[in-house]
Amino acid sequence: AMVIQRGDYRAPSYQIPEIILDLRLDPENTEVLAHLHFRRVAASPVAELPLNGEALELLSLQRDDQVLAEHEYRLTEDGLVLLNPPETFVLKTKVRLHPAANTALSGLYHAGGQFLTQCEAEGFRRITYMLDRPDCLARFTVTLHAPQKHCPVLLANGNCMAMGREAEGWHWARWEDPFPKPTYLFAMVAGDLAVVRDRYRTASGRDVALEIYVAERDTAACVQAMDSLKRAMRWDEEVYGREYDLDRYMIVATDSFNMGAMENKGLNIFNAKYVLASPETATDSDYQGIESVIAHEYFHNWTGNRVTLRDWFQLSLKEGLTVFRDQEFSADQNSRGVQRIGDVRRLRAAQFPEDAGPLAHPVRPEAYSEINNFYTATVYEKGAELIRMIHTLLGKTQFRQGMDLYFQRHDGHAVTIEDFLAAMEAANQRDLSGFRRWYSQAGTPVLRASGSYDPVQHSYTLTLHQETPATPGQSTKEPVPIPVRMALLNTQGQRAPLSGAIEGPDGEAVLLLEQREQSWTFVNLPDPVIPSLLRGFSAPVRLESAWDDEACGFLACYDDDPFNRWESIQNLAVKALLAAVADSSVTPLPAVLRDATASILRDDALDPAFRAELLTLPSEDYIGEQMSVVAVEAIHRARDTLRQDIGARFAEKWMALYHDLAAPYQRDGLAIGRRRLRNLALSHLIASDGDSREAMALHARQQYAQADNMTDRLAAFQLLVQHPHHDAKDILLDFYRKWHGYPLVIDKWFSIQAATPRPETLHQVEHLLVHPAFDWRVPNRVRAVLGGFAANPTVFHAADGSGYAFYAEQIRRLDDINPQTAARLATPLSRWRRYDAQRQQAMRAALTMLADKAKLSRDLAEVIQRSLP
Ligand code: BAL
Ligand code: ZN
Repeated sequence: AMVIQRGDYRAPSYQIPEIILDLRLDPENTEVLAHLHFRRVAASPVAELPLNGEALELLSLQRDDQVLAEHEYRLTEDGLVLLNPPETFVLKTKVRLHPAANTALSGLYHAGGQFLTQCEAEGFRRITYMLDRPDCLARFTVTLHAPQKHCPVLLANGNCMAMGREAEGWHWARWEDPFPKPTYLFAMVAGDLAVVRDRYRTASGRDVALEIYVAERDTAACVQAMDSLKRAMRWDEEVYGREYDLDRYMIVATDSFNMGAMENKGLNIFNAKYVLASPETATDSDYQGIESVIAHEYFHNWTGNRVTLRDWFQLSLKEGLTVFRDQEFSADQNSRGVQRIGDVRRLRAAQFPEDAGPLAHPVRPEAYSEINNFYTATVYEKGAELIRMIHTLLGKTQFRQGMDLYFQRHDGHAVTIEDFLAAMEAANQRDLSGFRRWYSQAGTPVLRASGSYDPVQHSYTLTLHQETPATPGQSTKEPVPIPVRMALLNTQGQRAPLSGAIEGPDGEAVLLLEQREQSWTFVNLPDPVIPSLLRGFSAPVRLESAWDDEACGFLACYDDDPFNRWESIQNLAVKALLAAVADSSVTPLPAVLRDATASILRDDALDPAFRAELLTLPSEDYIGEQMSVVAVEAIHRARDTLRQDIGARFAEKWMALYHDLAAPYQRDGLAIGRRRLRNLALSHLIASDGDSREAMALHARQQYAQADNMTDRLAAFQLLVQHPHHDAKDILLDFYRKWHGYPLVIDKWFSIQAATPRPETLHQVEHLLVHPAFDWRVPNRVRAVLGGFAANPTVFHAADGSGYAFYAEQIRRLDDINPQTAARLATPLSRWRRYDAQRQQAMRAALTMLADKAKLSRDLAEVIQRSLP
């Protein structure tokens, strides 16, 4: 397959400042007329001007009203080449496409009765011939024609200029987007949709119409989406001084979507999962997902749309920056500490394993064959961590100055990560040259910390050391600048002074480790101290500190940085679990973990959401990440035992929490935290062996039946369905009967079953794949079942390889329908090196079977090829 190299970038020889599109929409045969206004920007004439085009049927081709002669163009596998084109001209093409057959959901497709588009990254070439690259910005005028009956709503980017009726019950609408944009931000929607309207007045007093388009029966489920949008608009004005720039902001929800959502100019298209919510159908975390994705897409209007990308290697320029912005928005809306813990948990669950495996790549990749494979946790989440480090290094005010200069310099342009860094440097007279290594070097640095107190000198010396493991194609690594936010705590748990270091405004310091190893000495310390390092997780590294259990236990109780307090108790739990994994006769609940748990359980003054985080055990995957060879069954056993032990040991306290925290449904942060803690209590009680288990199963059944919200109902449902000693068939049936009309709720029903850690799950999942509610063409359904299955450690990684073989068979099938989703779901198989010899062999066999598939997509081929080099 062709590999695109970052260094091969060439500016386009032509620009197309204006494009006029006319689409006659029909599920089977849609006709697209395009007028492209070409202007040469290269100094001298070119012999060949290639335009991208894929799966298009060319019906006619004219240049300046002349039919093109044979010697003036050539059709190729991936487009149309214009030969010896003049300096300026208008190209008129007419093509035919088949939206209903487009199950890849890239380009223009017809699904669930609607016409929709997805053009990022390279979908526009499946709509018409074009320079389909982000550094070509065009003004779009789009006319849509469709039967009024099936498609009363016709939407495209920008402003609606005119509408009208035509023959045979058809109608049309013309849209103009005044902002030049690259093809990937083009969108159109046609269908039978209801609209929920609101208004927003910008800081400068302009009125913006806000519109959310959903199915008629979902209009009541847009409250959270609309509210989040307005809060995001206000936040971007307050924090970044950025206003919205069109008169109308539209969001369309669909069930058929590859991604979470898409930031098309003025016309976002969303996976319904990130729009629709009511207390009866959506959990608290669904609500939070909506808040952050709505904000993310909105923030793209400035970071992505107004300032866009020169080429796809720069993807993190918009994605890392916009994830950072949405994380900060959510931190301001909710509890900052709890938000940070969640963000880091996601980073570690997805990005750290990616960075440690065969798919590792720098935040700014060097090469790709299918760009869709680079919408990764590295480009998004690690990219956001790099922005966060710049924010930490420069400070809040200086970061804002850098952003202002970035917008001032590059508004309306397609730029690079280098341009962003240069703006940050120029606005602050800072040198970030060493920092650039973070963008070019893959792999997660390991940060080792050790320290000693000198009772004679009354000083404490801290030594930090860094090392980044080799990754594919990068065998040697340079040190990277690591900002380490830190404080010192004395033995009473109070802050000790940081004399000798650059003390920040909060009595914290930011140490910058630039060499492989550096030491810092703190003076005027009459008593021993314990350092609190990497506060707020100030760099995306693996911290290995030399502190003993006692120090960790101390930090778990006294660290005043919420992230670090959580981290300390997590570390204690991981250590205990690893010991129990290595030797099953060892208790996974040693005294230090027991005492730390007890003190948190006693501390009723703590924010319940934070308390729930502190008491949540590390996941099986995370424990496996800490081992050289993942011990699948032993990890599962040890973690279950620990949950049981904590449940039994503190049964009374858990019971009290379960009863005291019961409350009628409310949506505020406190109520969310209380639900979370209460359901955690239920899970510990139901896990604990002994007399209380049956009683708790009854409580869970009661909670399932009587809950006034989906968070509580689903928590009880999951516990009952996944309980090893409980027959929950009636509950499975009941849940389906209640919710079968709500696809997003049925996804939960699918994924909980697929994630059930029981041997018979594989058989169960085979049934789910032929269930009437399952649909191979809807990515949400496929992800619910197959994604749930791949996240089921003991079943997916069954020692006999049955899970892998079954899984690969489904990926093979999916690849013919939706290559992008197939490639993404295949990535768990890439981690074969982390398992024992027998599993390695079975995982490799599964990958090899896929490699031999007929009509293997470029997406899946690339993932397999990188997994099996
Ligand atoms: N640009 C693709 C979806 C997103 O990251 O917002
Ligand atoms: Zn994004």
